[in-house]
Amino acid sequence: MATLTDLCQSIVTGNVAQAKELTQALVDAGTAPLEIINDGLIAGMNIVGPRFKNGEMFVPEVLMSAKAMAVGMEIVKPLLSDTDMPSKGTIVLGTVKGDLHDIGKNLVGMMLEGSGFKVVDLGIDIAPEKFVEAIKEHNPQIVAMSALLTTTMPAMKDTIDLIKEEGLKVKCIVGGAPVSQGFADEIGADGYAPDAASAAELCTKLVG
Ligand code: B1M
Repeated sequence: MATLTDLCQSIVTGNVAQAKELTQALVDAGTAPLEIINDGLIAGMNIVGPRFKNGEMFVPEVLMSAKAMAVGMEIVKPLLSDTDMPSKGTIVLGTVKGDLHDIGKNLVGMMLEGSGFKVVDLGIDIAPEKFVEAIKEHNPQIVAMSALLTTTMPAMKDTIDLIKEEGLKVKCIVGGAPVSQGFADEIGADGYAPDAASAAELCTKLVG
């Protein structure tokens, strides 16, 4: 018989076929969708996050775990009404203007979703005005920006400045290989995270 512990384990090992099979079996056995999400899928990602952070797991493995979680979510999500869906809050995420790197940003998005946030991923090369537009549309608690080039780091400051200028009440966090806590402080960001798992921890802390 399929158990939530088995499902959790299939997420950790990134076994997509098994995650799909176990999620379906749990649904068929009458397990509550929310229980499947919290105690199976998210529980798995909660193990993956710290392991990735500690260097016990690597990018390809984390991508497989995230894929396994997504496959499970695909089965369970239609069984939930919008209000049932557990959410710690909404996060608007994007790689800043002029920057096309998205592997790290995607990992951050997966970790955030895995820890219970609704993520609005705007994609790459996102201008400050587009971030502002998305904030107005989605009313997020947090805006998360990624940059991989030293030349695009200033776009983070431009975005934060515009958000402030528009008087929007939202926390801004930044990350990416060339970004540091010092830079985050300098541009007035509310937080910095060195990796995807830390980004999820930081966002959880910021939403209280
Ligand atoms: Co580019 N590139 N690249 N590149 N690229 C780097 C970043 C570079 C360091 C390579 C080098 O020269 N050694 C260098 C930047 C130098 C600098 O500015 N200091 C560089 C350059 C110069 C360029 C081009 C200018 C090259 C050219 O065309 N002459 C060009 C620029 C294009 C553009 O963006 N306008 C370019 C293009 C590309 C590709 C398109 C070929 C490709 C991107 C494909 C894609 O993303 N879909 C690419 C790649 C793959 C890289 C390297 C090799 C790998 C980046 C990566 O994905 N890492 C990179 C060299 C390297 O890092 N070894 C390099 C894996 C990823 C998981 O890590 O993105 O750091 P990372 O994300 C981590 C953390 O940083 C953090 O969490 C993630 C996971 O833990 N994190 C956040 C990221 N975002 C976060 C946000 C957060 C919190 C944490 O909160 C919001």
